[in-house]
Amino acid sequence: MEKTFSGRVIELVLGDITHQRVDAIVNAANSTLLGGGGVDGAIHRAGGPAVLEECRAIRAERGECPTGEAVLTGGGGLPARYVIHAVGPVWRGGDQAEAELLASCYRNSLRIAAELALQTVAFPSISTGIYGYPVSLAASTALGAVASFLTTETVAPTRVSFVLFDPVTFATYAGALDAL
Ligand code: AR6
Repeated sequence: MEKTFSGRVIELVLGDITHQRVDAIVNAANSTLLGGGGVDGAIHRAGGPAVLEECRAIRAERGECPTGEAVLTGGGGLPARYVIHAVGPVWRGGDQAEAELLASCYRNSLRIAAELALQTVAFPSISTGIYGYPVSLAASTALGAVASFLTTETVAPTRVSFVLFDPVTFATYAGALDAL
């Protein structure tokens, strides 16, 4: 399923983000940047030690990555050229600026992609696994943030994929994209 915004496409894919042959995949990382479970674990396993090395170097230089922000590394052994490591918010009931922080993750990731003039970027459903963000709320915030970036920015990727790992998450994003 896909939808076009100012000539740029948002598409939904049911699958594994580590298999995507795109300019950059986005990781749902944590502030330490040193890896974890979920999609973060899968990306580090597939990307190999080169990705972790770069994360360690960034951490040594700049410290932890704040929630809502993102950093760039190479893709190591992944088919993607780069990994953008974004830190999503932990769901704490919805009154701790979770929606704004989640939208920031997507915007800051796309800003990094735009700075490098990348054309194709793939996102997972940030924060809706271990971090407990309800999928129905995350889907409209994520899609809204990306659609608004693609509509308003002069330089932006031409194709943004959401690579969703399970059919329920896929169906929820499909409903939210349809409603956008
Ligand atoms: N491809 C695409 N999506 C995936 C994959 C995959 N290979 N594997 C899991 N998902 P999560 P979070 C989905 O928990 O909630 C880590 O420990 C998963 O089904 O990976 O942002 C980090 O280090 C879910 O829909 O990320 C942080 O500490 C979505 O990716 C913490 O988890 C996000 O789930 C971040 O938690």
